Amino acid sequence: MTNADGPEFTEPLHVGRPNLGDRDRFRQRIEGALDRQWLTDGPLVAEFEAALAEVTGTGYCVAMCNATAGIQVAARASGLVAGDEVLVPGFTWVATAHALDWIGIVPVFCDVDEVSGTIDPDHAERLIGPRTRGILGVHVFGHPCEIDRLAELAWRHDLVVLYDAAHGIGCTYRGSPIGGFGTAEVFSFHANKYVNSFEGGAIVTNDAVVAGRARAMRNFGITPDRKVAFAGTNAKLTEGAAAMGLTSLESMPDFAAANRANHRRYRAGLAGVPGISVREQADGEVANHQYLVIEVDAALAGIHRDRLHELLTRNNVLSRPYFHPACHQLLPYADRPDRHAPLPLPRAEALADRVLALPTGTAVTATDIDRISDLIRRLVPNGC
Ligand code: T4K
Repeated sequence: MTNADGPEFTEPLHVGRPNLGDRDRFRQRIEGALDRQWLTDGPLVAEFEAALAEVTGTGYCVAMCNATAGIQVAARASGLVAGDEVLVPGFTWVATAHALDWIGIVPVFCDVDEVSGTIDPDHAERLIGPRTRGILGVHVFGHPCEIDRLAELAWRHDLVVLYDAAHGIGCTYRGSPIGGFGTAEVFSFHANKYVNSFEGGAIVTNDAVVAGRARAMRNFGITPDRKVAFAGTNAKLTEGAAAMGLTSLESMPDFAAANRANHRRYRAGLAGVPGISVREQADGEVANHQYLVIEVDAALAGIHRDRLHELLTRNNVLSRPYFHPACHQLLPYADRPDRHAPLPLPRAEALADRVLALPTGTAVTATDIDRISDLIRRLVPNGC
């Protein structure tokens, strides 16, 4: 099944190869920081925050050292406390649940819509109990949650709604940028995200009180008048990271064009391969196509996702089964069903069993994609 002459690619092709912006602009910014001798939480961070607020059409942005810390600070700044239960989707990266669990908030796992992969509002409503205080939706792979329905649900049950928008920068919901929904949304700018700041994140919100609390909480709870108002953490962003984030944001249109072209090319290259489909973004919305995810229907393809993943890896296509196992199937959640949703979550698990992320982004060429598509065609037994 694999190439008898050796792997298809001599060099590994990674999922998550960083998109790099203009190196000269980045270097200039770093030189500026060195000249100013201001290395963290300074003018570049402020500029990055202003740019993010503008791109997302939000009133306030608080840059963070990563999205995991961002979710924690956003939860605390929104009034959630240890012992509260928050509804989260089962299909997500483990950071969504860990962020809450780490600060004593109990993630209660809900099933997802099988097509969008986002939290199912109907299932979420059935899981609301006396300790439920919030919903943390995830715009998984940039596909927006059912925001209007979640807002309505939260209004009826007096819940805080937060969004893990780690994948969502540059995407829209009903034509408006992801970022301005719920009490707050949290972006990730990890190296392998669409926009990156090496590591980084940001909380965006239209709520001045939440923004003020988040700003203080990321800096040990210190308010602008230098008083410690409440418990905080250290989740500040460095000037170097902000320099990268700003440079990356400037190149967003180029990244978008590359990702869109890659998505089209994979779709064409994989057309007609039995049991293989490219996941699509939401109809009528702007998408960043940060992740190129295929679904493998083992019965139709004649090969399971895990085997395809193994064979691709042998050929130096380092695909990733994002997100398998589903979050609720991972420790420490899998062995605490008493504290979480009744298991199983069939749609989240079915999705987790089929998905496979393939290399995309600016580091991948059209020829690479053609070769990866041809390789998959050859590896799928029912396609021969
Ligand atoms: N919520 C959601 C829904 C998320 O997906 C994430 C993170 C978060 C919250 C939390 O955001 P942060 O706290 O990270 O800001 C990665 C990332 O570490 C993680 O940020 C991301 N989601 C998750 C989906 O993927 P790994 O362990 O799979 O990544 P890693 O480091 O193995 O890299 C993946 C591939 O990228 C490798 O083949 C190598 C390549 N790579 C990686 C890096 C770092 C490069 O080519 N260059 C690089 O610099 O978790």
